[in-house]
Amino acid sequence: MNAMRPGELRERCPAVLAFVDEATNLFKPDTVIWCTGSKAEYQYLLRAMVKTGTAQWLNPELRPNSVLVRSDPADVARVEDQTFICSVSPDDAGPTNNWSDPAKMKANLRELFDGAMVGRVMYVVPYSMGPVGSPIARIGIMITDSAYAAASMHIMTRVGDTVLAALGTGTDFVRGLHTVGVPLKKATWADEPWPCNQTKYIAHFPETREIWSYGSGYGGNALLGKKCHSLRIASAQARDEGWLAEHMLILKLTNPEGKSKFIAAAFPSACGKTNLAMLVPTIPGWKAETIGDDICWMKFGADGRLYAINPETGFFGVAPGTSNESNLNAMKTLDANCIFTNVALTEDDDIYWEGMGKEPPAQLTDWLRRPWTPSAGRPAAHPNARFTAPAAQCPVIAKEWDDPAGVPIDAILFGGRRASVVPLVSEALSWRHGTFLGSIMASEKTAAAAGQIGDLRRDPMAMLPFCGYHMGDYFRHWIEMGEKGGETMPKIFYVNWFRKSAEGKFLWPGYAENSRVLKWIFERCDGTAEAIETPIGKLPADGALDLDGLKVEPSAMAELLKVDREGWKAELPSIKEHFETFGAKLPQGLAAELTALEQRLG
Ligand code: GTP
Ligand code: SPV
Ligand code: MN
Repeated sequence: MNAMRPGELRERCPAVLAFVDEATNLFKPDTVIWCTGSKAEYQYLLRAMVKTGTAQWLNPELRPNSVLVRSDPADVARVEDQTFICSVSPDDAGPTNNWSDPAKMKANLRELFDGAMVGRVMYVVPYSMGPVGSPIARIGIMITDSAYAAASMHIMTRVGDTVLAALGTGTDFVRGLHTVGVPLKKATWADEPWPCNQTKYIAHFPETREIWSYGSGYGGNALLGKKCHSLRIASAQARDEGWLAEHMLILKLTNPEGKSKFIAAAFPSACGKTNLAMLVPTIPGWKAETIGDDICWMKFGADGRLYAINPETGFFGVAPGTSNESNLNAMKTLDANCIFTNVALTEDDDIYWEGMGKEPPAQLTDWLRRPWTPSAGRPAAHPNARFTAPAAQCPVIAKEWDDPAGVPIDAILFGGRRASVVPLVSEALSWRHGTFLGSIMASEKTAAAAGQIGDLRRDPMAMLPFCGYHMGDYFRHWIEMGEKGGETMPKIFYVNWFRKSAEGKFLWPGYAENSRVLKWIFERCDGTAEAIETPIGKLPADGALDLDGLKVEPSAMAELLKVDREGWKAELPSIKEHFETFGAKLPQGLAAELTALEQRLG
């Protein structure tokens, strides 16, 4: 606690005051509340949500201090086609981002922002991504008229006075403006449970480190610290300053001898980061602990190694499919103090979703507030229903999780949902080859973004929707980071938990059993596990993967670890086509890796 009068702290932050003044003049809110980050303030935000019908309390005996929120059915996921990178030059946004001229976008949004908060409360949310004061951490000031977004920021980031105290007269912070775009009508001042606007813009200005978000209250569109700041703005900043901002989980793996390694893994949205981050190994004596489940910032330390922090303090995780069997530690994290969005409600005011591991109750209220029975023929929870939970509640949170110095990364994993071609695991031949594997990563589309589910799309480093600049420059940055780090760089691996049989069944049990693959990766880093070199990378040698006690048919294992030469060859044209989209910005090194792969495949 600091002993200053309320307001005194903010008086010491002139740049923040100026920013807030400007926002107030533009949005014209009824009231301005500066978030201090206190527990009481969080409770106030929950009560505000309950009052407007945005949230309802869950049964305090079953789920203490937790609420259920149901969004507008038209506001349930990130809107990628309305997400813009507004760099001065379109060439800096690149072919994979929507670009808009920053001056034009600002003029357009200024019109929409003008008076957008009439009748509403404007929250000023000072937040830090990363431990306050860490050399890897960054500060942002988010303006929002959504109590849901403000409360979620409380869980997901470090909010309040400590941040302002750290910033002081500094001007280096990300400026975020967010409004749901529904001013209240003076005749009634009536509000809706989930105000949002049909018109949506999620606009980023990487050069000036600004985020302007209009019309959506959901997830990555509205919790500006997450994808907007920690990935789109931070990736551009990381390029400028020589570090990495990545869509990766971070976990700590300890072997029976007590030796630990830190692993970061990039999987696209809804492809298993939260699950892997909290897994309970099935191999005796091995321990896994969580550092983060979605975002990883890495900087070179004094010893030349890459050190990583999880910039967040909470999990915004996919609810459906989360069960005691699939992710016990996530379930335990959800015992109390959580916000549940678009899940189903039980008759005793608790939560339910598909794949929770128990029979669906006879009666539910679905996420659209309609009565639901098991014969309804539709899911009770939205496929992108999510929980917002404090990371500190995770039973396997690692003691290093909020260490300002970060943790040294030993291995980086890439992976997507691939029914065929890509084996269970392979080790890259070099950093540059690993960068190549990351650059050609592909995944079947999931519910985390609006659009057709199941289509295969290339999602380099799981950053396609999140890279704040030209992806060709991003690849070059990766290659240059490898050149800078040299021998001390993490080893890179390519994994695929989602390989399917001809009958369409998963060949690999996944989840906790992924620990077997992690063990091999750990031992590769230690130089104790055997690998065989193949045209696509290094695969586990016969017997190197610990399969003790695992019930997987030898034929399935053979399929999982097969080098599918024909499949890879058939994929070369689509890799070439993918690379062509980056034009002259495709680094020579990646073109060389593609040629080398082609030659190795023969
Ligand atoms: P975002 O929060 O959107 O970034 O997603 P995420 O990458 O954290 O994905 P998450 O761990 O929430 O998993 C998404 C879905 O993948 C869930 O339905 C899981 O049940 C499923 N899943 C996770 N791990 C595995 C696995 O090893 N095998 C299989 N078959 N499914 C998995
Ligand atoms: C993702 O889609 O990768 C998420 C959820 O983690 S959101 O915050 O909505 O981006
Ligand atoms: Mn994510």
